[in-house]
Amino acid sequence: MTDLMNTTTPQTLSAETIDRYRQQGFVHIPGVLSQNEIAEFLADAQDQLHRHEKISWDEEGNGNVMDWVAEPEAKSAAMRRLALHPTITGIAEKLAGRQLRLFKSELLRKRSTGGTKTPLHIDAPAFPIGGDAVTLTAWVALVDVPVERGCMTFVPGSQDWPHGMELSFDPFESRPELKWWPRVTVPLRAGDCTFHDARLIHMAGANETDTARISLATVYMDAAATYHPDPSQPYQDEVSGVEPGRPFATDRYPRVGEITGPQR
Ligand SMILES: O=C(O)CCC(=O)C(=O)O
Repeated sequence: MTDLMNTTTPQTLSAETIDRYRQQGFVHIPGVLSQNEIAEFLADAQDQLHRHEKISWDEEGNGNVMDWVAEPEAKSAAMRRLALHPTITGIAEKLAGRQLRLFKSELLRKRSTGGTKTPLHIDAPAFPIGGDAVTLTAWVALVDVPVERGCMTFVPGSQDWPHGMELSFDPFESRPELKWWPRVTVPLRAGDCTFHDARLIHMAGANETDTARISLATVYMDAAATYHPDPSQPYQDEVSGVEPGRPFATDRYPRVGEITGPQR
């Protein structure tokens, strides 16, 4: 394969794809990374996963969901380049229709054996981000992720929550009817990326192969978003250096595009 795999850019992203993202809450963009980039980022990711302390998500009685290195972009220049990759961040800004800032990045590994699926959930309750600020995740595969290796499944359209409804990690608590909505499972080739809205219901399968599933998941938020911790949510991400009610305007939460390339 050649570097011609790198086909979609922020400039070539079609209006139809942007509309589909806004209706369905997710989109699959093949080939955002070139073969050279995949090789470089995968080697660095394997090194980071080997060297750094990992957070493990275990489900009692079922085994490990996945392990991850938190803030890999602060630990490695290559991971910072991937988290702020101009193609990925440029596409994210086009999908979101606004300027974005990096909220966090996680280097994920689904182990090759003894693991379990990632349960159905939404991300938004974990993010201490105020109001209706747009937040989305770019999930970049650094190895091939067929269905058997635990690719993601989405519930299209489930990101539109009724105004004022309380968001919880288990979305079926408040919206049990969504159990009956169709689901879409999206296998990825190494170098492909999915983008999903923080309010979209999603999950991932177990890894039933003998190769670890390795990916980088980076969350971007509205550049104007403000910090709103919610003590009623048990799993909120920690935030440093920002006062409640204030925008995330520090180096820890950089504007995407400003560092890696020109403003779009
Ligand atoms: O990688 C997974 O299995 C799940 C990832 C996820 O839920 C997310 O990035 O929001």
